[in-house]
Amino acid sequence: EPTLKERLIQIIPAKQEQVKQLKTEHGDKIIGTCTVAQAYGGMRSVKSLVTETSSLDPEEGIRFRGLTIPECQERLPKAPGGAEPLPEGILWLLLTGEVPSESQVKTLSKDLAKRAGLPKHVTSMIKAFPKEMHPMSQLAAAILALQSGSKFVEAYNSGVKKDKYWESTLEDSLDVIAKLPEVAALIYQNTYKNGDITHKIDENLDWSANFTRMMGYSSKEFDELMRLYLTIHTDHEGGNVSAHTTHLVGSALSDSYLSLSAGMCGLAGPLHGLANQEVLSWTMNLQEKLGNKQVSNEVLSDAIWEGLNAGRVVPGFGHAVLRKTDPRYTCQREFALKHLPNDPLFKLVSQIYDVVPDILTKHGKTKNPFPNVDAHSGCLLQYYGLKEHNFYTVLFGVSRAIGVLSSLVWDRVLGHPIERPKSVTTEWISSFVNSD
Ligand code: FCX
Repeated sequence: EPTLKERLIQIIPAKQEQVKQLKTEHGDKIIGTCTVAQAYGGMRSVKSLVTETSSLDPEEGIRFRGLTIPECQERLPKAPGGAEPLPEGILWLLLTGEVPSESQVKTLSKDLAKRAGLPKHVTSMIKAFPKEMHPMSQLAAAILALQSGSKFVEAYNSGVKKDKYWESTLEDSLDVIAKLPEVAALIYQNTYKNGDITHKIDENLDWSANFTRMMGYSSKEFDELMRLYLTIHTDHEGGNVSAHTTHLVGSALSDSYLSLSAGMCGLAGPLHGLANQEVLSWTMNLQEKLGNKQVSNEVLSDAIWEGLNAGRVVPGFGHAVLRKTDPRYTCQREFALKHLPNDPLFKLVSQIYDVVPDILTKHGKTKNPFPNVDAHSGCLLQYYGLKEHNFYTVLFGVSRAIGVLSSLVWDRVLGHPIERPKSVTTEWISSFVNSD
């Protein structure tokens, strides 16, 4: 059976040919337009990016290379005795568009384990960070510091041809994915625990289980949760802030480290990945305010209206593209129903799910009153003892690296150019609309 790189070498020529043909034969076909409202409105729905790895339907949610989340749960290889997909499997799927065999995933796990290990300057830098520095800032900085090992930079400086850029980008991407669990675990240990990782990477363990061990967790159920978590947060097509930033920075031929670090800075914003930390703090505040007891839907609704009326958003609800409950929320809810049905916080999260869509509909602003991925993840993590809210977005980031770096590899395969859309001024728009 071919390894990941061997399989990519087999697949790539046909895809390159397809894109070349599309560009020459249909290059002038219009796939989207842009209105004044869209230009001012964050370019919502403007079709102007190509991302191979996943696609988001407003009603159905994400498909990774054509597969829904339940299909990934069913078809991707699992750990022995496990029920959730191994993140290595989705990495393979996103890169190749194919479901790997068990043995291909095992080989990939081993390859990642071999690539793990941090240079000394990175460990000492993380250890020197103050505890007050947000873990996402630590993550972005640590990824930047890892850039000293970039194989793309080496290849580029030695004059490697453009059609080979993807190979060193793949190497860098696999290296950084392999190293991220240790980076994240060290940030965790440094910020909240005694400062050191005691687990040594085990080539016979999967990438996710090595990660949880380094963080100091060894429960089989938590391993399962993390495999699911690290699979579903990988990718959400190309226009979201973390994916688009990684792609944009990468388009300047910045390597995987520079591009990912930039993407992580975007993920750290409260309207994007940081929402998962905000959700748990918000939910726990609500729980405390309600006297740590079960209350009626009316009492809960009143408490939620209070925050909305004070001008705050309900974190974890709404989405720029989705118009239904996020399937990433649904699969986490199913995990909770299976493993922690009686957890008080899960019960509150469920009750919030019962009341918030109506509240946001009455509130009348948001285009989507349903929950997104961030509305559920914190509740599951805290159940297994991971209670440090500020750390949650780092987990999101470790997973997101898999998606955005797979995309970056394809940007290089297809030779996408530097991104440079045209911007206009308000004066230009004003005279344009008046010239009609
Ligand atoms: N609570 C209250 N108001 C909300 C809201 C919410 N959950 N979601 C949207 N709105 C408001 C917006 O603030 C906006 O108000 P404005 O006109 O006064 O500026 C209005 O409704 C229209 O926004 P809408 O077009 O529906 O949403 P956007 O595409 O602009 O923004 C996000 C999408 C996700 C940013 C928005 O719904 C939000 O702020 N949600 C809460 C934060 C959150 O959960 N983010 C995580 C999203 C995601 F899954 C991820 O990236 O991780």
